[in-house]
Amino acid sequence: LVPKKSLSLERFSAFDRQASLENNTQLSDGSADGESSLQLTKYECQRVTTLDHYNRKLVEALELLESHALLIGGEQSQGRALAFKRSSTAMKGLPKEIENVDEISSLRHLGNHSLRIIGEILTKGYSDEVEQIRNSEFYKATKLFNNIFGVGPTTARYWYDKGLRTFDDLRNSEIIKLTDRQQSGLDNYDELCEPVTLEQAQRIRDMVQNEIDIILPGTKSMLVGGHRRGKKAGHDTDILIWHPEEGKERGLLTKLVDRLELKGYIKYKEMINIDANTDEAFLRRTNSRGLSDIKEKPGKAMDHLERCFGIFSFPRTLLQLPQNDDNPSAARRVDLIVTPASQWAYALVGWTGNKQYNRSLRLYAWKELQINLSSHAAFDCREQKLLPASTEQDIFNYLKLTYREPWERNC
Ligand code: DCT
Ligand code: MG
Repeated sequence: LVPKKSLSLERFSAFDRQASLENNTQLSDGSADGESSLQLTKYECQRVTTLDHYNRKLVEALELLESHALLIGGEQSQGRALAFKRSSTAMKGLPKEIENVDEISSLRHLGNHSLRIIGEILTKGYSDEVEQIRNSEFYKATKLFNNIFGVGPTTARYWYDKGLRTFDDLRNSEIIKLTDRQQSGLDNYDELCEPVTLEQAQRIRDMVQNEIDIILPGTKSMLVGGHRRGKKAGHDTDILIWHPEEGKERGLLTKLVDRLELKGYIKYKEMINIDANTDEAFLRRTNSRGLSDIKEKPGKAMDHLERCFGIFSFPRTLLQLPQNDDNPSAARRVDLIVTPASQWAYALVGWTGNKQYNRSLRLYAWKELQINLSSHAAFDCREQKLLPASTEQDIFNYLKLTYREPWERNC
């Protein structure tokens, strides 16, 4: 848990840090004269961002540009993707609908490219560049591939470069060998595109809770991810599991997954188990075909919590879907994450997200406070100590941030 980065206290004088933390205007971007100019905090985690906001059309365009940049790939495009992300989250954080680009031109969160797109949309209702990308063969095909579970932007682009455009091309290709994960994603594509409603996610969580009540009474679980942030529908169900007594959670995930497998609920799974002997360094990946022990270097996974993710198959009654005699069950993506009690609060913040919120929280913690934050713990590099937390509020306190409810973390 001890961060590898060395201390770099010199970069931030105590005065700068204190000033920026005490007075949010030091961190905001409004012009000095600006009663009318819009202001935003430097980091997303310092502001409230809700699912509802005032600038949908602009955000949609910027998100499309972000996703396009990711599909193009390369270091430069990654940077551009991040810049578009910063712009779209800034637009989500604004307290009103933007009518004129001058209202936001002084915000440093928006680069020239984003401003140009926004200006264009505000003047004529659409952006030529955005529409061109939306209708391009490259974007349509790579986006389609990228929507398959197990297919990242690099693979999507590779397939495109090989001349593939459709799922039929993929299925008939002699040069492409799908991984088990991708094959499963492709086989279940249509059902996985159906949104997981909050009610369905709650029913899946209830079912999981019933199972862990049998395996290890006292074990707790809760919905995290988008559903905890107030989304009425998500692309998967994220469930965080823990036992209040540290250590009792060991071995729980395997037992749970075995039971779910016996019930026929699992179509495809990958397990990330922590090695009980070494407790660190390597993670094990075991997939449903029994191909196991593919050791994965730390850093590749989002964190080192025990996790089972994959494609589950639930009876339609459990999901409260209309009966279908030909197909009595429906596939859904599920993530089961087990955390030791001592890391629960950090795991909860991390797995609640969203991704951009986490990114900003970690950046802020490091840059402003020299605190190295993860889904396991926080390490204060100035004090050279871990910061134990038993609630989310504890973490916000350490970070000297106003507490934000999960639904205020939708960057
Ligand atoms: N997360 C993260 N970094 C990632 C992926 C995920 O920090 N690379 C965190 C933030 C949210 C949480 O994990 C769950 O991830 P997803 O299920 O992918 O996202 P979501 O916010 O739950 O969105 P959706 O509703 O689409 O599932
Ligand atoms: Mg999710």
